[in-house]
Amino acid sequence: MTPRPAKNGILFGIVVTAALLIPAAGAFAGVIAPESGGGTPNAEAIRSLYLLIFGLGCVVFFGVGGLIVWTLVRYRASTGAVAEQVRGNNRLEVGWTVGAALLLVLISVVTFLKLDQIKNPPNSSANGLATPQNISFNTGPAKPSLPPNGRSLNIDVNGQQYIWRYTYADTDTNNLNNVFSYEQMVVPTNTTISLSIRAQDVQHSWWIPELGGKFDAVPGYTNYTWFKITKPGVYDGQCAELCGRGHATMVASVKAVSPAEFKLWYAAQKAAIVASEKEAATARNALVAKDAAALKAAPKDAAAPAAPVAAVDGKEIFVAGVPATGALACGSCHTLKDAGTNAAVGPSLDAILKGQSAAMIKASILNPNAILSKGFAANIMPANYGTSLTKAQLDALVKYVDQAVNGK
Ligand code: HEC
Ligand SMILES: [Cu+2]
Repeated sequence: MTPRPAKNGILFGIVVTAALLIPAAGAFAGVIAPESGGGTPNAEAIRSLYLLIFGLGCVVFFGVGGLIVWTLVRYRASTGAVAEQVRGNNRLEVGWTVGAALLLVLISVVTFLKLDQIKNPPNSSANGLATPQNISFNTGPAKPSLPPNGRSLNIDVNGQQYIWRYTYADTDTNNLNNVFSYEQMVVPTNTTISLSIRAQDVQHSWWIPELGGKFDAVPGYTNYTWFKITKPGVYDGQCAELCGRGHATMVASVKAVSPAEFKLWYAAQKAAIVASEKEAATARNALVAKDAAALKAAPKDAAAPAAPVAAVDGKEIFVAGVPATGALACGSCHTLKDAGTNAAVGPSLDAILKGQSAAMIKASILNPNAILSKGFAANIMPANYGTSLTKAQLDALVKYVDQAVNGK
């Protein structure tokens, strides 16, 4: 018997391929069907729906393909044979038309049945975290789908180059004291989590494969999704929209822990935020006190004009702001020829303040959102000048701007 190199070669190929595929199994999760695993109903329903359609597809593929192969073999004829002339077959034609229609009807019916589970979140379970009603960052025109009883733990997911920030909704209206975290989101199990998904700079895409579909994070728009994890664990994901050169490292993970553990984590985060806010306030007060002391000490020793009011320079405030109290420099956003600034975040003051009264200038500094300049958005110009500038500083600034624009 002679050796069979071809057959050995094929066998060798199969063995090598299998050996390569086994360690790579992890990388192939989700190749056959979308992943699930956290027990969240939306991901489970997406996966089972997919598998059903995939199964039907396999039946059709192997049925039709098998029939063709069987026919080729069964009715093969030698060279020169005259083929039988067949013209149409009503029973067959009606059969495959009705068969295909029935398959589509079946798929549609099952899809609509599953859609409720995929789209609409259920209530949190009794052993989940007790969340208050209607606490959420629902800022967009689209409305989140909330569970029937309206209770969910709402988390704001903010995509930014190149990290995810999560802010947990709470019951007060101050968004600056909310618990937050980066990269890893910690959530309680058996609790309905609703996500408000946004982007800070460019488009990103929120994607934790085991927890259901992808959702685009679009600047200026809020998208909503949800999950309800029953199995504790860490579920990994990745930004799924090419967002710049750090995109590949823009990972995300969701860590599901028991509600009791979640409460501990939440309290610890809250305490850390309160502590660092206190620290910042102390440092700020110390700076302000130091400034005030210096101001008090300075004018006494010289014969120069004494009153501190005279020392306030409106132009200086315009160009440099007052860093100690957090008053941003006007010149960092506005063009004003006299001050030599040419920023364009806000309107050019030379243009819009021509002919305006000092009172109007003062009002627009104190309350920037009251009248919006055409083509500019609200909430960009700081609204804190009423507190970050003293009365004397504000008056000097208004006087300076008025003179710079309107002369005299
Ligand atoms: C962070 C950027 C920023 C800073 C800092 C800033 N502004 Fe503005 N400002 C804007 C923007 C944007 C607008 C247009 C939107 C609006 O009218 O609120 C604006 C509008 C204005 C207007 C027109 C207001 C109106 O009602 O139409 C005036 C006047 C003005 N700024 C003066 C100032 C002065 C004076 C300062 C410093 C005390 C200052 N701005 C600091 C961004 C800024
Ligand atoms: Cu991204």
